[in-house]
Amino acid sequence: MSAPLSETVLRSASKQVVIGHQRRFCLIGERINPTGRRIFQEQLRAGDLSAIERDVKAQVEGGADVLDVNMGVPLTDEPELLAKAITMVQELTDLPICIDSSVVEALEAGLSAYQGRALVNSVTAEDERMELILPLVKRYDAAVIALPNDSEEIPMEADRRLELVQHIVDVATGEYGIAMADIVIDPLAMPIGADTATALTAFDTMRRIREVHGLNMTCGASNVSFGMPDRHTLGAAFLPMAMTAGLTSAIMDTRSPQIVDAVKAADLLLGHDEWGGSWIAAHRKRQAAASA
Ligand code: THG
Repeated sequence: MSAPLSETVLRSASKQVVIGHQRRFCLIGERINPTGRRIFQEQLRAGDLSAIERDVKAQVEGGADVLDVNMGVPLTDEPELLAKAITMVQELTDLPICIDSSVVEALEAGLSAYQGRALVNSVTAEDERMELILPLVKRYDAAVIALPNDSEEIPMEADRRLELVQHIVDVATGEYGIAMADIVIDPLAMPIGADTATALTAFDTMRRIREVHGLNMTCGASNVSFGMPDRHTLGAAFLPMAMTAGLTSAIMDTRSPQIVDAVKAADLLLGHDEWGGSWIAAHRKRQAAASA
């Protein structure tokens, strides 16, 4: 028998988003992130957060349901910067936020600046990390993205990833009282250009996590096409395949209509868009914009 399928509830001050296996795919906008963006990093280091406004607008217009906010800039006070950015993003949009940092103090500062039910990104299967991050998740009544890697490795086999997911579930539910619904697994999508078996491993991991645990899942969709030409086509193929395997959301660049439309088509084909209401509404919206 399969496990019951989880529904993860996220909220901003005024809006609720539910991630689930029988629902439309949840698009988490990735761009409010200075990684690899030298000018944005310099601005943030100088205390200029104005570029965030443009990124929020672009992700929202592209169809994001949730916004990932990452302020990982070397040589800054990341907790202070992340709290400021989260306060600012909440003023610009009513979408729920995914608080993205590897620094525990930054996650806490972000959570305390946030009004609603956040998605904490992320914790690993390492006991020391879970000990620091899971109490915060519980205290702030948040949900959490968990990655099945430990201090030694990012495992390349689905079997090992499943073992680590089991460990995360045991610790999060057993020791910290976190609900299954509030655990979102990142099954680890790696660059296809580095290893052409890696997407198959990710799909296998996804199917098994859905079957055994019924958990929601998300992943960094851009990772898959990293270093390859024609990235949007790869993203537009990867996500519908991953959705069939059980992926219920992705951290992705919603500025790409090619990728977003592929996800919307997959929602319809998987029976997650009743009567094709969203598909048709999106078409009408484009028609109206074109004739305006
Ligand atoms: N899993 C989880 N969280 C994540 C990731 C993941 N958060 C961060 C990241 N991966 C997803 N977010 C981004 C944000 C921006 C970019 C990529 C992923 C980006 N990349 C440029 C590119 O792809 O060309 C440049 C990056 C670089 O030069 O390093 O803009 O996997 N849970």
